[in-house]
Formats: sequence, structure tokens, C-alpha cells
Amino acid sequence: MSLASALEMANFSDPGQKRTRNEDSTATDAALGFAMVADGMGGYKAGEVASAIAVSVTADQVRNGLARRPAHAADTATGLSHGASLLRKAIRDANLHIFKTANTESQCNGMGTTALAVLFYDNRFCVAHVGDSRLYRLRGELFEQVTSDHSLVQELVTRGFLTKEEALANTPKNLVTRALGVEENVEVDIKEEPAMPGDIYLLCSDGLNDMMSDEDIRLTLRKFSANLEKAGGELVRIANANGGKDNVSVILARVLSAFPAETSWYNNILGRIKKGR
Ligand SMILES: [Mn+2]
Repeated sequence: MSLASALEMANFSDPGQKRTRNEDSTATDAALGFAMVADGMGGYKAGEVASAIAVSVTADQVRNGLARRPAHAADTATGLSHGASLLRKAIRDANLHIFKTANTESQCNGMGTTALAVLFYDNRFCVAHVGDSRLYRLRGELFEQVTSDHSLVQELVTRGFLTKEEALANTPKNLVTRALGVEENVEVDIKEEPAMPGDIYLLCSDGLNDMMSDEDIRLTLRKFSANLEKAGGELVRIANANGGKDNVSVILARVLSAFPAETSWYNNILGRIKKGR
């Protein structure tokens, strides 16, 4: 079973109701099992430059890295899977590229971007992220946020200073505490978990989750879960109907069937060996 037939993906990015430009960048490649959202920030055009660099550098490195070795192979230098190590390195390289561009092109001074990249392989996924773009998962009735925002609100909650309600009431919502392009090095959070048939993954920029509660996102996903194109279109439509204050990006990925790493030729050989032929 190839990855392209085990995964279904839909990709939406919309400027919203208040902004003239769309500084988000997105990419999907179901055959590679790859999806990414980046939410750029900065002066005139710089935000979209930063997010576009993040997505193109990461996607290129993932494509090249997977051509060399399969994602499920062990990376003996890091103890991670090759896929996880590849995602982390790609985002670090994208950071350096953006940082250098920001410091050499005057019109790009101060630009930055979030990065959220997901890679599916061997019945699991790896998510790598920096900033406040989010990965959610709908599994049956259970809808949860998989990533933890690198934002002032989340830091205050994680450290126990404020409850989530207090933090949301008293703290600027969109202050990210980590982004690509700000410093020469960046810490990338990575997480690897099993992916199950029926799971729906949602990658989004804050233009979605600032305009819709998690419960409304969950209800919309469940209502339209039979059709990812419809579900994604509805999420963008509701974010815009609720004000559309920011660019809104939504990627949906559904696991249609199991996708173990073993290829069919490998199983054939294994079958023959077991039968003694
Ligand atoms: Mn945004």
C-alpha cells in the first residue's frame, strides 16, 4: 500500500477579511506523507518571504532526504528515526536561511515565521514545530491539540502562573516566544506518535483557532468528516464569518488505511523464505 493511497489531504489558505496580503504559506505532498503550514510576520512583503522560504527549504530537504533513506530507518547519530531527524534539521536550516536573508536584505529586516511540519511513515507521524501554528487530531470522538504553542499565553499556563482563561483574558494572544528567522539557532520541538486509520489531522495557522473555539472546530470536522474538501472549506468560511482578522490556513489529512513501512517486494521475499523457497 503506497502512502498516496493511504493518505488523503486537502489544503486551504485564505487572506481573511481584514488583511490585503496572505503571509501564510502551506504545502502538501501525500505521496511523501508531508504537510506544512508557516505563518510569516514582518514588514511590507517580508512575512510572506519568510514563510515561503520556510516551506520551500523544508519541503526540498524532506524530498531529498527521503530519496536517500526511508523515514522509518534509525538515525544512529541522534537516536531518532530518520524522518524525525530530517524534519528537525530541515527546519533548523530553514531558520538559518531566513535569519541570513533578514540580515542581508534591508526590506526583510525583522521578518520571521512559525513552522509546523508533519511527516507520515510506518503507521505513525512525526510533527516538528516552532511557534503557535497548531496540529490537532480527531480520533473518533476525541479532538485534541497535539502541539503546544510557543506563545506567551501557553508559557504562563505551562509554568502554572495563570489558568488558560486568565491568560487569554490578560495576555496579548499572538505573542510568540519562538519563531524562525530571529536568531541563528532555533529549538525545534518534535513528537512521534502512532497514526491510526480513521484519524483526521488538522494543521492550522492562528487565523483559524483565534476565530473559532476548539469545540466549534471539532463539531465542524465531525459534521463534514466524510468530505475533507468540504470540511476545510467550512472551517475557512466560519473563521471569516467570525471576523477573519488574520490569514487563515487549514490542512486536513486523513489516514485511510494502515501504512506499514515494509514494501510489497520485501514481504514477497519474506514470504518465500518462510515457505522455504
Ligand atoms: Mn497568523
